[in-house]
Amino acid sequence: MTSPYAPALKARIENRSVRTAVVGLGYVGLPLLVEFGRSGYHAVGFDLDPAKVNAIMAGTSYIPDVPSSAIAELRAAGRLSATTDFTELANVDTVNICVPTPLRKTKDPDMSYVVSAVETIAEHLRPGTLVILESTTYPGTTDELVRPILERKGLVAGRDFFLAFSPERVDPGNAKFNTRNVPKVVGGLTPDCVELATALYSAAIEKVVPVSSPRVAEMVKLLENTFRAVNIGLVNEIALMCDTLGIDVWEVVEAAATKPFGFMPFYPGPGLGGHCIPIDPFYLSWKAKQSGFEARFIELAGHVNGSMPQAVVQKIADALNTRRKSVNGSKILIVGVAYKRDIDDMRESPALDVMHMLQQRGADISYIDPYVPKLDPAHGGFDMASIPELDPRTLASFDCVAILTDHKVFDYAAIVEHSDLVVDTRNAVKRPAPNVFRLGAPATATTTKEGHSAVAV
Ligand code: SAJ
Repeated sequence: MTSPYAPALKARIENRSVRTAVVGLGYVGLPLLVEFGRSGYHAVGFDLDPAKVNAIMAGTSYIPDVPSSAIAELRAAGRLSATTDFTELANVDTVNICVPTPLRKTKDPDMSYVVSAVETIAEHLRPGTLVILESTTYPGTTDELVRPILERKGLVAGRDFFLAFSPERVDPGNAKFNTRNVPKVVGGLTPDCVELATALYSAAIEKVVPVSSPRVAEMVKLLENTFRAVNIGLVNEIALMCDTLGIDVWEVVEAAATKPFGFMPFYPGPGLGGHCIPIDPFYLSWKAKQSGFEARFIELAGHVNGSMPQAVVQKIADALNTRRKSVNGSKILIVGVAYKRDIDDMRESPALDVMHMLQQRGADISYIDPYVPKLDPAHGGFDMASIPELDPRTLASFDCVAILTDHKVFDYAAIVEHSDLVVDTRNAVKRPAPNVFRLGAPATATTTKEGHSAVAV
């Protein structure tokens, strides 16, 4: 080890006497804080939001994947605390930064949360401290943005303190994969940095994957999520193609998925929602553009995925047309508005885009989503509440019912039975019916179970 501070910090990590800090206690930070506490470290959470800090200090969780019992237990053992007092950073040995990295309206990275957190850490940074950035960001952030801020007072990264990047791989609601059992990639500025970060995580996470630098680790995360965005864009384009070719894309994907190697199924949908997939690739294309490189796949996938809400509106218009109805003046029920099934998250949900487009065309829209009892006017511009239930009379009162998020809780057979028209953007209605129009499947014919075509009335 070349830094004079490394051996002592390594020893304290290994004997669990370090005080670990996590800045940003959201769906990434809180689970990490709990895993550090469970590993025997003293875990101190930092957040600007007093409500989060008070909840943790009271032994209660606000993140579905983190049981309150886990927090209460660690609180009782004196191994977990939280504070809004960032001067306490002067008393910790390691700091993990888990703050948001959204996009601005111009699709440029918004690094304000990272800069603010790092500037605060820099104020209290002591020699011998390990700092790890976890927020998803463009390659070069740790070295070009974080490091200079931390070195402002004269401390030198790699010698006086340690600096690494490790991408978060938290998948909210995933019952199988959690913070402890998902391999953790980590890239350090120097061999000491990566060795110390590896030692810290190894106590809390089953598998740690060291890579040669922070920018490799930053790029790993962006490849993972760009891979998804581009492949979702591809299957959405295939769906639009199938629509015009009279082929059922859902049948195509299902059959392609029987290939045991070299293929991974993705499914068409009404667009790209969430706080990761629509955002992360544009961190990469922004950085590439700074070096004069045009990331064409990312831009094209963004265009195709961004066009899906319009394709859904057109599908609804075509369905109404079979009843000699226009969108204008029609009563349309949106079934499911969250950005993906069985969660309550509305961030970047394409359902909001579909609803805006329908409303602009004069439709009278309602929605039902048991996970989203009320829409937040500040996010998405709708001041609406979910209708309470899907009884036959309610369904029959709509000119068209559009399934945008296929929550498992819905009774799709009943929806088909009692609705005049159904537009299905998620293949939720497994058995096609004459009144069902599906994204990426022939609008004028449905395949009966014998495989013959039947013309939709
Ligand atoms: N979507 C499709 N078709 C698909 C898959 C997704 O239209 O085949 C849509 C979803 O409906 C949603 C959006 O894309 O609107 C994003 O869906 P997602 O399944 O990628 O879920 P996210 O946004 O929760 O992504 C997270 C990511 N996790 C992290 O960044 C740590 C991602 O890397 C995970 O692969 C993903 O969860 C997952 O697999 O669940």
